[in-house]
Amino acid sequence: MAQTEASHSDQYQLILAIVQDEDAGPVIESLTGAGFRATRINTVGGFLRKGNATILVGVEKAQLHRALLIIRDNCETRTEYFVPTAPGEVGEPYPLDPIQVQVGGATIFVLDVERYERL
Ligand code: 2BA
Repeated sequence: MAQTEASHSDQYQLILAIVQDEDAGPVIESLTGAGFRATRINTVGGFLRKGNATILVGVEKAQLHRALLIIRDNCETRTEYFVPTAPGEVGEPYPLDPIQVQVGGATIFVLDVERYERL
C-alpha cells in the first residue's frame, strides 16, 4: 500500500523567496544541507526583465525562522542599471539615461499551507 504523509495548516508554512540568479545556488545548497526541502523555479523580474529565481520551501512553523536566516545569509544586495526607452518619431524607441536600482537581498512571502501531502 502507498505511504502518505499529510499535515494541516497549523503546522506548515510555505516560503516563497525571489532571489537573484547568482544567489540561488548557495541558497538551495545551504537549505538542503540544513535538512530543508526546496524547489527552484527560474523566473524573470517584471521591472528589469532579468532572470531571477523563485525558491519554494515548505517548512514546519517551528523551523521558519531558521530557514529565513539561511536565505538571508546567502543573499546579497546588488546595484543594477536599467535603461528605459522612449518612443522615437520614426517608431524606433530610443534609450534614455540609465536608472540605478538596488536589487535584493531577497523578496520573501510566507504563506499559510492549508494542506501538505507527500504521496
Ligand atoms: P524586478 O521586478 O526586475 O525588479 C528589480 C528591482 O528594480 C527591484 O528590486 C527594485 O529595486 C526595482 N524596481 C522594481 N519595480 C520598480 C518600479 N516600479 N519602480 C522603480 N524601481 C523598481 P527588488 O525590490 O529587490 O525586487 C527583486 C525582484 O523581486 C523583482 O525583480 C521581482 O521579480 C521580485 N519582486 C519584488 N517585489 C515583488 C512583489 N511585490 N511581488 C512580486 N514580485 C516581486
